[in-house]
Amino acid sequence: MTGIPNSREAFYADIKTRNLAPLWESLHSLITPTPKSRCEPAFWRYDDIRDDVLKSGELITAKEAERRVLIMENPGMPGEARITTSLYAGLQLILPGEVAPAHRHTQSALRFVVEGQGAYTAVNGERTTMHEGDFIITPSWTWHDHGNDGDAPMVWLDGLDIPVLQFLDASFVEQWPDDSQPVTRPEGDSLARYGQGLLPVDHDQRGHTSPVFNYPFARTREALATLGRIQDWDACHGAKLRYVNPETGDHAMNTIAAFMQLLPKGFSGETYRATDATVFCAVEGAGETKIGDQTFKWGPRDTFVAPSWAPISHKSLDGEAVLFSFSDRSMQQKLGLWREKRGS
Ligand code: 1HN
Repeated sequence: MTGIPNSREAFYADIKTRNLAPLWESLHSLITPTPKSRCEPAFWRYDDIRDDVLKSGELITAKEAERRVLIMENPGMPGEARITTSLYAGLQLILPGEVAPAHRHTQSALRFVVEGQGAYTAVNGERTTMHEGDFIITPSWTWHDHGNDGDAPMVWLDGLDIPVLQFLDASFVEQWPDDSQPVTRPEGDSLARYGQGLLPVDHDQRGHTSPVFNYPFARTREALATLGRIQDWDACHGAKLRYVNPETGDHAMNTIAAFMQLLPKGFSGETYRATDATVFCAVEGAGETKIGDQTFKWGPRDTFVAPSWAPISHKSLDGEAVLFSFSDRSMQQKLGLWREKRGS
């Protein structure tokens, strides 16, 4: 071996010029015994940020912005447009009379309606009117536009798999030639066909994403209320349901899983951890969630995030409480990677 340095440091510098690096210097930070994440527990109180969201409406129109959103950035990863390592979240504002023009992209999106009513989202030719607590999906490569025909501002939480598509270098986007896509099906069409425990007689598709694109809050809430009467509470979750693709029973989308849970009055949950970092958005009631060594006290519309494998426990305060959440569990389960652990 001529010309190759004998000291480790000089060797590393030398091989770097040939795009090589010593694994043994980084092995233990690459392969960790348990997840080590830059994602930190974080909390956004809606009352603290609502004015910022409304202010954005004075500074730019929905049309100029294409999507007028304030990104919710994880403080452990500032400037990276991510709320967890794999997911993006933001608060989107649409004012009366505005349109967010039609486009499609390979990123999948969910909307969770936080405030207001009277706006619609159109997905592949059908419009759905949005109500607080509705869970709406725009799966990968579906045309979608939003508009507000009501008389009040409307705010929703967007969740997208942007960091995953970034990682995979698989981003594509196209604009529809007009602001709005043509409406080809009446409102409620997909819910009538696929969202009633029924399927059209000759339907034998098993798609990657759910043919239902609005899961109305009224129905979800009723399901939880009924489960609450049975009272077989899960020690960690209370009563927790996941949004499914009725064709398969799988999560509604390939990359993102979503859930709604009821914490009964006086609930004090046991500690739980899972490998899917999770974004929570409170819907009803008040509660307290401990994530690692931090405790967040929340009420309706507040958002908070728990990193992968962080110990989490929920409490309800002064009555029952309802929590929406989403994570990359759908993706992790498909890859056989998802893990959970109950108890501390
Ligand atoms: C997007 O298309 C929407 O359709 C929201 O409402 C947020 C963030 C990044 C890229 C595309 C929407 C988005 C987005």
